[in-house]
Amino acid sequence: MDIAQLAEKVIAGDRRALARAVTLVESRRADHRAMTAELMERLRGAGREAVRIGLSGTPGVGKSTFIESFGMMLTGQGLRVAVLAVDPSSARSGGSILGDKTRMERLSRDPKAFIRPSPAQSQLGGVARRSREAVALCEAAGFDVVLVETVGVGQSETVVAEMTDLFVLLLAPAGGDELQGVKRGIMEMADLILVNKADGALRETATRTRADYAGALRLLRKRPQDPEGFPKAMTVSAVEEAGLPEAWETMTELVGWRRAQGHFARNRADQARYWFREEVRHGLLARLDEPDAKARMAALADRVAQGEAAPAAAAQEMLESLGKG
Ligand SMILES: Nc1nc2c(ncn2[C@@H]2O[C@H](COP(=O)(O)OP(=O)(O)OP(=O)(O)O)[C@@H](O)[C@H]2O)c(=O)[nH]1
Ligand SMILES: [Mg+2]
Repeated sequence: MDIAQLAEKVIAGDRRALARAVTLVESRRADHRAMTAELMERLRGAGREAVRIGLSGTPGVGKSTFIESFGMMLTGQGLRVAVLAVDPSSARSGGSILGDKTRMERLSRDPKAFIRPSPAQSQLGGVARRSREAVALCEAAGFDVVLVETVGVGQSETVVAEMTDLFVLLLAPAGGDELQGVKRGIMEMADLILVNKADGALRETATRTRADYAGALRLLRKRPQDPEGFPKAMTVSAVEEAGLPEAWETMTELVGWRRAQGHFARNRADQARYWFREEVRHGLLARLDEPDAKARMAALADRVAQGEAAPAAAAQEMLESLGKG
């Protein structure tokens, strides 16, 4: 595969090339990892900046329906929208997005949209690193908005927040008791809470739920990356497509402020630092899995067990051999 050519095509907005590039970054093969590194290095200079939005919510809250309506609204404004998923549960094989492409029927046929289900893999760490690269690919391909969906299971939100500029929490209308159900850590991550299904019989409950969350948000510690009045809670109806332009306006307002204040760039720099460290960590662990290393590890373990070497000294020897690898 010619990586220089692939990079050029991605930058030119060639969708097939983008799909191929995403497949490449998702691959676990060692040679593919090396090609990915080269590809990402070539795309780094594309000089494009999308708004990266993390979207989380428990199953059934309406993520897919929301992405369809919200995505269509954005493409209607002439924006190009990419949708990716970080799905830690291998049980939902094929990823959450593919499973309900029916719910995103219009968006998946929209030439201004690119939808990619999460790679079928169980390890969150691996999925996350690849998703992060997929986000960067979409950005280099010229998408204006990259939506990263995740199911609300706790850990995955943290990871999605590490690859996005904005974190949106989608919630369902609920009684006051259920407010407690949202983990504090996730509340603290949210830049915008959207109470979905504010329509029909649920409208009033949604309005009350919004007020409850707005109150809860005010009780949280003030964050430097927020202007006055943020984080916000709003109501939307993905089905009736209500509140969506207001939600987008709120998001662009926040992003604009963060850009002007330097928080946006600082956050991206911190994220780059984070993913660099992650990459080194994973790279080292992967080296331990190579056959040679495994054999050395086993031999040293035997020597330690037989009292021929102290654990610390044997570990030093092992680590030094990895360093040379
Ligand atoms: N009344 C109402 N129902 C909605 C709305 N949005 C979604 N729903 C319904 O809620 C159900 C779940 O919607 P999905 O979009 O599949 O939810 P999801 O969060 O993607 O669910 P998972 O993919 O299982 O995590 C469906 O029956 C939708 O029709 C809304 O704005 N109003
Ligand atoms: Mg869904």
